[in-house]
Amino acid sequence: MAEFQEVLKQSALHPKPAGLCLQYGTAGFRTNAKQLDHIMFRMGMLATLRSKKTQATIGVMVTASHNPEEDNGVKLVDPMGEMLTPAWEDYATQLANAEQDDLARAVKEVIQKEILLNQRIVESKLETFTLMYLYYGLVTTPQLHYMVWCQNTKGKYGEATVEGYYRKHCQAYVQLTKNASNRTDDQKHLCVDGANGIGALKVREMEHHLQKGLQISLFNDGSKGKLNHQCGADFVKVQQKPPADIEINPGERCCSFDGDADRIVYYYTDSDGRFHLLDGDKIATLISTFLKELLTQAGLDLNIAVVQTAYANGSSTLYLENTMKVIVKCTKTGVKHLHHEAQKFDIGVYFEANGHGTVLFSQAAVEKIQQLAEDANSDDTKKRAALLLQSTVNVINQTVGDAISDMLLIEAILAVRGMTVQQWDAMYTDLPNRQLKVKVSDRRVIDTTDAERRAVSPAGLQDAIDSLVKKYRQARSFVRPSGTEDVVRVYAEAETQESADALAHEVSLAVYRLAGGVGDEPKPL
Ligand code: G16
Repeated sequence: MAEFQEVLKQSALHPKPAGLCLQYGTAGFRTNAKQLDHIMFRMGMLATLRSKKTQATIGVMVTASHNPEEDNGVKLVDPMGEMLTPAWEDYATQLANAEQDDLARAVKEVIQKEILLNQRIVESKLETFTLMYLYYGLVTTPQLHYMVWCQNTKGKYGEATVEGYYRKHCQAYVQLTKNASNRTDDQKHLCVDGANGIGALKVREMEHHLQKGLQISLFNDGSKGKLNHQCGADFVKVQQKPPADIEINPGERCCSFDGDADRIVYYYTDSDGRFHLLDGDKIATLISTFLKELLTQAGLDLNIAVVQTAYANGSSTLYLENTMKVIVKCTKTGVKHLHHEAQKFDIGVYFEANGHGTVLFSQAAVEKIQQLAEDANSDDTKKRAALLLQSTVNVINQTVGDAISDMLLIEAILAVRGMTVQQWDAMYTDLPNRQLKVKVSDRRVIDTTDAERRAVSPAGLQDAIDSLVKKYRQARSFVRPSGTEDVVRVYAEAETQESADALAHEVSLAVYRLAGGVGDEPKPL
């Protein structure tokens, strides 16, 4: 192992806390920032190897995401701007958990399995792996995903700078909204809750590129208040209420980002002070309706699918399947699963109910749209639709869910269709629902199947859920171990809020009793 002396020397400066065992999950490594120093060092090494293997630029990200301020995430971004491929997630876990005296073996194993065999690099040259790096400083998670894809397409996807990101997405927004009838300042006005995270800074930086096409009032911009504390997309979605300390006028259109700006949810309060949430399901419905209309107007025969998870509100799935008549798929939680499924269609709209999502266009779809947009013989309606589709492709960050680009797309759709947030909300009515979490001694005792809709272990849990669900009308419930927190998540929906709350509580109790709950028993809401 002489060739690893330098690696070991440097790694000793970033010691792994004794006994700490972390797993690379849907969101990379996620835990208290104090425990991530050795992870950063080791992920730097793994990123170098991944770059060597793929001969491409790889992204390394420290994220804030939806967690409390003291938690951070570390994750790698693959060449096409997508999440790290599963085999390498395993390497990440192995490297992260190797004790210092075993680290050289763990690194060497990756090299032998992934690089030496394929590229016949002689061992004597191992130490000469050099790393060219670009430091982007503070950017949102989706901006880094975008940069990686831009780098690897040599600028074909866009210019690999933050300014390039703003120009691409804002120009597309300006193009799209040219098709909107004159909008008043009120109609252009949007309240944005930046969750005291990076998204707030980036919205401020971007604003002038929008040429006054959007009038943003920014809240929770990081000048005071804690990251994600009583604010942000996760708070709003789970608590089903607006961020604390913001004044919202009745009817006013608002949205919340999460801490690293890869999720977005919309909301407003009505004249009775009632809160209305437009989550990832409503966003997917708005976008897919818009795209389907444009495809019909353009006369383009492209298939379109919406990908959801078990959290998708039952009403949204029914509406998409029965009224919209689009293909609907359900995958496990975690955007990488939805992304993968969405790639199977000409146009794949994927959103988790928590507001994490985007739209993917296949290369063939992009080419067909472009041909039609450039076809001198196509009639005006078709051409207009094709041009709108083209701008839609450009306003979207196709690498990953992106609060900023999703916001621009949603705002553009509302503008082009002359639609208010209330009209959007009225597309269908959500079933009342509730999300809870239960602390157990080891959340891995819960194993699920059928895209997390059924629990296969511990024994008896699914039977208990099934009989509880039968007590309520239009009810559904499932449980799953969180990938980002040490808890089990419980979801329930039913005909009334009281029923959804009661069902969620009863299922929480079943989890607590059958899956090794710790602390106090869950109390009724
Ligand atoms: C991350 C993933 C999301 C996923 C969420 C689930 O979100 O990127 O796709 O929905 O975790 O978290 P859990 O497994 O704890 O329910 P983020 O926004 O934190 O990156």
